[in-house]
Amino acid sequence: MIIRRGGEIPSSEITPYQHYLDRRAFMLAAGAAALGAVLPPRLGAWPRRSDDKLTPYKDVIGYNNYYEFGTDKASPAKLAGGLKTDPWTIEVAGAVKRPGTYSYDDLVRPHPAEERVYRHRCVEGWSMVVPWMGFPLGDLIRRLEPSSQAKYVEFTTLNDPAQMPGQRSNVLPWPYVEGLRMDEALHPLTLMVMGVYGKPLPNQNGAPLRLIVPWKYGFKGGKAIVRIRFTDTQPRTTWNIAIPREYGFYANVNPQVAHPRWSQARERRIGEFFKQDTLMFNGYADQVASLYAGMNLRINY
Ligand SMILES: Nc1nc2c(c(=O)[nH]1)N[C@H]1C(S)=C(S)[C@@H](COP(=O)(O)O)O[C@H]1N2
Ligand SMILES: [Mo]
Repeated sequence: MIIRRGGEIPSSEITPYQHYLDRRAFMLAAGAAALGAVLPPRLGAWPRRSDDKLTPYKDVIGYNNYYEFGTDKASPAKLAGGLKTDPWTIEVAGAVKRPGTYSYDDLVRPHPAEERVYRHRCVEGWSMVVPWMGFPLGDLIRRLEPSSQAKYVEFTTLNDPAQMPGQRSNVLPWPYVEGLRMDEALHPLTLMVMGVYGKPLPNQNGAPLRLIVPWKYGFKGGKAIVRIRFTDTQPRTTWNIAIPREYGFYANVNPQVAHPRWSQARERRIGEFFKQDTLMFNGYADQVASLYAGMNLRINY
């Protein structure tokens, strides 16, 4: 595979290969999981409520939002299977010392995959508890060395109407773009995700690479990322462009600020009957509230 690479990361800066699960090892781990040797989720490491039972795998991979494959929850699982995710390249651009076009293996492989069980809350009012496999986005950002101009990070996802039937309609402006403030991107809870339930990420969940920001509504977590751009100005984001009154840049889970069409005070866990109260910052307030000290979260929704 020939890939143009500017700003290549010197091999001396890549932590030794054998310390990490590379993509192949990850596949082997998935094979082991299929044989019953499922990796135990590291439940203790991250805050969970006693009622945070893992959402069944079939729901995590069968009830999805991915408008590139249709607007209903079942379409992504039916239509995304054929998406070609290997080879995959990711462009790194903007205010950064190591811009260039990286292969998935060069960008992702040096980072160890770890399991994180996170609450996952959609602005539509449903939620899940998901054992993601990934690594902190901050580890990647530090390796790429953004310049002092970099105040925000923008994530652009795949634009390929030939493979993505939903992109043949203009239900959203394509490609799907999301962004974070640099301190949000560097927060240790923010994850680049390549797997779920100990297996490689199914296409409908955003293979081969997607973002997860657990204290924000799910739409911040772009699927099938192809470009990471560092910038000094707040990026325009897809849902904010589409319906600015309903979707802001911050999109922090906030039970006190209603979406114009849906109260955010309560949520329904997929697979459960009764609703439960939504927690400020999706239950991660002790770790992230300080990022927003002094900000009016009603204005910055
Ligand atoms: N590229 C892309 N990423 C996307 C979306 C999308 O339509 N396209 N939907 C978002 C929304 S609204 C949610 S709630 C989550 C759902 O992630 P899941 O299907 O893995 O639960 O993906 C987000 N990422
Ligand atoms: Mo969502």
